[in-house]
Amino acid sequence: IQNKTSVSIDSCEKEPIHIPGSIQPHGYLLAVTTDTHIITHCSANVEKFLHQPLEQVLGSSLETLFSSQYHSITAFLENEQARTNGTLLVEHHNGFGYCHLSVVKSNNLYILEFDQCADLAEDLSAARAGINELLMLVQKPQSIQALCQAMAVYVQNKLEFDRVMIYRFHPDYSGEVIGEAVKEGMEPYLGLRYPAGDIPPQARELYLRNKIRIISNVNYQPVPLFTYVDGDKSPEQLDLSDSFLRSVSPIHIQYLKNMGVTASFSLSIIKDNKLWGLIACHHNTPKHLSPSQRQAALLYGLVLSSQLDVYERAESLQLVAKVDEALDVLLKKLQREGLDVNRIIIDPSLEHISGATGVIALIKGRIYRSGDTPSEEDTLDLLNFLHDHASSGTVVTQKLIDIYPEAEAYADVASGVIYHRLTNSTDDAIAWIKPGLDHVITWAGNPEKPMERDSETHQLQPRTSFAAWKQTVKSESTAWHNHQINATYLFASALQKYLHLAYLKKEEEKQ
Ligand code: BLA
Repeated sequence: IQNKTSVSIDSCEKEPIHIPGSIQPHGYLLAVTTDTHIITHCSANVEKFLHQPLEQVLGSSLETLFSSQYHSITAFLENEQARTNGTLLVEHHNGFGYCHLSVVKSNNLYILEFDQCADLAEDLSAARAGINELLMLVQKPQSIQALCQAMAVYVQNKLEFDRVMIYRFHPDYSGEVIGEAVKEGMEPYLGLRYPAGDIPPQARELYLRNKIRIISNVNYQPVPLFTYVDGDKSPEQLDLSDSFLRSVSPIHIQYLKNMGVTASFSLSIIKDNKLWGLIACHHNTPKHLSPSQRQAALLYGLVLSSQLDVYERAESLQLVAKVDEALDVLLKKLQREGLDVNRIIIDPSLEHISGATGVIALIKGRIYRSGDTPSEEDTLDLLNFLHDHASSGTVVTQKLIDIYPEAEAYADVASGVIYHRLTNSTDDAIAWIKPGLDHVITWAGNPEKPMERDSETHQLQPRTSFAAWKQTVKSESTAWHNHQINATYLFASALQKYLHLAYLKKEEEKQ
């Protein structure tokens, strides 16, 4: 029985890419029950590899098929360590010659994937031999950007793809090429942005689970899978989530063809259990990776992931130290000066705790301004607006005009804002501000139209044009770091305490 899964092109995210019912043709697939080793599924091309009709293969046992090698194959199946980390070389005595066998477990089945093997001398340890060189390389760069660039060059050197990109997801899952190595003469994609829909959610979910995938030739004919039907039980769709021969979404194949790519390979970069990005590789002609190359590639992905972690932690620690030092200075000063806001507001530490370029405050109805700020009148209007807007007492934004369009006139000094109300009255508040910047995002094709309708069939398909499409994002400040926001909160709380004491004192004096 042949599995056929039709694709509704109107809903990318609904395509069940883990059960395509077919595989790519650079190998063949058998699924066997874990206990009796009876063949429940096989790909149509077994005939080519095993020289046996598939009707005979389905329902028979591994032992019958592989007589003399059955024992080494079962030993491999049962050894979890071996099958998760390597492949087994299998000789087909009556058929095709040698194949590399990879095995994954799926419920009560083992999925056996036999990868056509050109090079018998393939040595898995060779994959690990370059590890010293790689570790040295990733320790040198000074920034994440430089690290990604060095990694792209390294991977291109090792795996010899025409194009290697480090593709980083933004929080909305659109993505950007932040490192790239391309063969001479090819157009660079560095810096280009791609909409989130180019890699839909179920694909990202799958790539978190299975870190590696190769599409050796976009012009391949999918090889259908057949299922052994025992009695009138309805056949199960074979879940190919962990398989490497899994046939690829036809929509994505069309996407690659539209891009002019013949082979595509990608590796997941995972950080904090999230898909951080991909090492994405293209080739202009068909290209396959051997098991040892795939092992090596997995290692590159792991090294990059862990090194990213090191960089981000180091950057974060530097910022934390700077913020904590400034906060310490401020709190001591507050202790010394009490509510002498005139002195506190001019202290540079007040800006340093959040990386702001200006601070505005209202204390007992008096306005204080330091650094780059709007005019006194605009400052008062802004603080009054924020007082009404801040239901929880705090506002944090990178783009003030989104909530307060009146701020457009001074967006170049105040677009990023952290505001804290200090008492219930409109008289007491403090806010840190920084300028909004205009920046241009260059999308590879119009992000509003990630799909197009075929003029003849009227089917939706991936966009055919990747021509640069510029979007200007206006007046957005750089991001506020969580630690900076916390520091402003701690300082505001201390200030609040002093204000409270001052009010109590005043009440006492009245009595
Ligand atoms: C998968 N899309 C992918 C993959 C990449 C991209 C890298 C992983 C598979 C691979 O390694 O090729 C996208 N490739 C890119 C991008 C660049 C690149 C952005 O080189 C930038 C340089 N795609 C669409 C639309 C749909 C879609 C409109 O554009 C849905 C209708 C779907 N993309 C789609 C699907 C997959 C995918 C379903 C999963 C393919 C699979 O694993 O079966």
